[in-house]
Amino acid sequence: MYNPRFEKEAFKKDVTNNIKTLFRKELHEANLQELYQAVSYAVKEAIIDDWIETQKKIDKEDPKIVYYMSMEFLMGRALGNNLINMTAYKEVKEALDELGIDLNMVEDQEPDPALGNGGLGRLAACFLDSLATLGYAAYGCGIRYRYGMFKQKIKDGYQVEKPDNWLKYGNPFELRRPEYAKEIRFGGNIRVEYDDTTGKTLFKQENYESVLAVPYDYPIVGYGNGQVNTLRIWDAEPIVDFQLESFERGDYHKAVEQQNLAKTIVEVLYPNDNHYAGKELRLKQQYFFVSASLQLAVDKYMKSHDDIHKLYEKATFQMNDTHPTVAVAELMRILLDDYQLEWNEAWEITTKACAYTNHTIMAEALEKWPIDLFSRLLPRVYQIIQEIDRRFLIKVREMYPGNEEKVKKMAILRDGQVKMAHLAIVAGYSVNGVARLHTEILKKRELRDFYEMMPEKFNNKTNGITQRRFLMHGNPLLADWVTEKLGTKDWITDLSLMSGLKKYAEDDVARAEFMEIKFKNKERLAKYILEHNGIEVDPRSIFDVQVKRLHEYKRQLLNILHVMYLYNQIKQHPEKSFYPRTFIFGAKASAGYVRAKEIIKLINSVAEVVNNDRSINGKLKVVFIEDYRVSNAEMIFAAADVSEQISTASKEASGTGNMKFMLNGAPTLGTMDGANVEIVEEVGRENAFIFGLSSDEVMNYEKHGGYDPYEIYNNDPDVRRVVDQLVDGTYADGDTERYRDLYNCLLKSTPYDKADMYFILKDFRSYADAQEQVEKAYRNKDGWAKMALLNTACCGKFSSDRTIQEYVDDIWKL
Ligand code: Z15
Repeated sequence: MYNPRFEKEAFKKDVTNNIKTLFRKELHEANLQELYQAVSYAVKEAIIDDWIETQKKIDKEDPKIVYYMSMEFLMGRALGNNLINMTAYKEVKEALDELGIDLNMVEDQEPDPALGNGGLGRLAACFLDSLATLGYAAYGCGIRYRYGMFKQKIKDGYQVEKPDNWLKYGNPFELRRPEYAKEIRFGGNIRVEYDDTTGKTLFKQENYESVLAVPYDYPIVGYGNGQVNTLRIWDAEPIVDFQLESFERGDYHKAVEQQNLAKTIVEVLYPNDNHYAGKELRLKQQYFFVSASLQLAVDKYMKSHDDIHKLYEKATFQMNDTHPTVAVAELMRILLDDYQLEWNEAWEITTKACAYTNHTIMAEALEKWPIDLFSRLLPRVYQIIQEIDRRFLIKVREMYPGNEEKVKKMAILRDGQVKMAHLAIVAGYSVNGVARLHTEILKKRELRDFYEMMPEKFNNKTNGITQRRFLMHGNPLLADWVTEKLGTKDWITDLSLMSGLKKYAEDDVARAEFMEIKFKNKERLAKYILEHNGIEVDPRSIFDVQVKRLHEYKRQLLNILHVMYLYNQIKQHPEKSFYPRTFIFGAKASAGYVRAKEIIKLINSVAEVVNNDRSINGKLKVVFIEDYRVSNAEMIFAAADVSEQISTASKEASGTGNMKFMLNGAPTLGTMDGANVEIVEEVGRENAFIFGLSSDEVMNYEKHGGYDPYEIYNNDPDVRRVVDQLVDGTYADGDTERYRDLYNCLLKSTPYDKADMYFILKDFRSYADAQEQVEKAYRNKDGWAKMALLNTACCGKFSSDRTIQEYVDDIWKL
């Protein structure tokens, strides 16, 4: 892709000029942040031309558009990624070099746009990248949170949350689009009016509060194809006219309220991953961006079409989890109230336009809104849901006469709650899980009644990741090596070509090169760890990495208990040979998740003890990387030897970190959970380290009982020792109470939770055995290199390009 704007001299001039117009400075006076701004504006200029062209093309060709509706887009930094996708990274790097500017340092100035928590939000970002790269017309629809995912500090071993003021210096890539602003209404009451002239019943919302939704557009650059799609995220502003009117009426209170609503609604991302908190403000956020996005999508359609009945031929709305599920009722409202359609007409359009992705079976993540809250906030939408439910239950009773059990289990409105997943399934034309195992569990267990009633809706779409960010940008050394070995760059848009690397597993020279690259990446990470943690780690040690959100089901506790066990072993048998290991953790705990925070503290306490024990000769190091986020993740994946994917089987819907490690040549140490199952299928069981209960075994124990952690505690002295060390003060300066809760949760049942409900003690021994296999395998240099290389070679399936193509073919039919 030739672009004259990236010619060195032209680009240098642009940057110099931008420094002048933005900051009234000469280039040499500019600081790094100013350089970041100037470079980004120069890149934006190049993007804008393609952006305009793409829009024109879409207007002309009138394709079906996918609207990817998501509360989260965990985009990560834009500058480097945009340069890569514009195929201008190397050119620009050289141009800046000539100006004495280091592109990497400039990139480091960009705050991570972190409008997401973890897997779900990052998946949305990878999907946008793939949609643009494959040339499909797509919008991401979301919220422009003023504060994204909090910044994590570790103070005295504890997590401390700091606000993420990511817009402090402004965002060079965004465009405010006030011309597309929409009014969003909350609360009040519905007055029913009969219109004599048309004979229609009108539903008028009165006494409501409202805000103005104002969109900001972000360019999503496809790789090397000139396609630039849009991520459209909504900001909230007070409605000024109304405010004045209120002041005149002396309704000062109301005006202030609306100011406050606008300010609070987009203020901050809820920092929960896989957890439903039931907060009213969260529902406001959901309705806010969903309503604005739908109104605009319908407007856009009607601008160039005259028949609203065929909306679904040109627009499809993918709901990323249940968070945007209010969309189905809101679309019904628009069609019924604004377009005056009959129920059946509106229903046909809605059920042909909306589709739902399920991302979890964790009970605590299911959204069930209290009816009183929901109906107060969204009175008209609630009426519509009542009617959807009423009609649906008639169908259920038709299909299962006399079976009131079914009605109870499947109703949308039940027990004083609005069950959002049920609404999504009833109104969606597609329901998909995110890995084969996950989809099977949905069909056989969690959503079984729905599957039996409407099997045609259910399908699987195994997740994927973008190789542009997680190999090209994160691991340029390996990316260049892959290109050289394959003799083509085509893997950048066709990851299945990676299988062409398999033959190099048998090639001594290639293996050595591969491991040399891994070593360099480990040195890069070691330098980062030294700078950020003050801990010296040896790049020749095994880098064993677990980075992901902190959650009990992900079992960071199992990992750290095993580290405690290894430490005991080394102390007990100092003469035994032990291959040096560095255990690297990175994880944010949701701010209110007490037990998760205890686990972070425990990891840091173990690190403190182990790292400072000179008697073990540096055989064991533990590092907790502060503020794990997309930008440092890229570096961490590139440097990993071992990928820890140790969730309790059946709990991790898919996982996507597992795929990023695999792409970068780190074998999986994991359970047969989520997409691990498919990873093992691709790479071969001999090239992974699998342990633990199967998902069927876990689900059987959950259903029928029969697991007693005390039995293991009493019979396995190694387990007993580490569990006791939680309460003997070893890792708490003599304090026996600090980790009492962790101890209790492993051994004691409560009225709410079973003892060791995530089967940590049950899986401990088989995990320790698998870890021993890892050490043994690593000692065999050739064997390890082969295994690592094969992981990279077999990762083709896990590109989000493949995932998106499947969504297009099976669901969206673009
Ligand atoms: C989240 O990050 C995921 C699921 C959720 O329901 C929520 Cl609320 C947040 C994750 C899954 O835990 C993970 O297994 C999956 O890979 C990811 O979504 C993307 O599908």
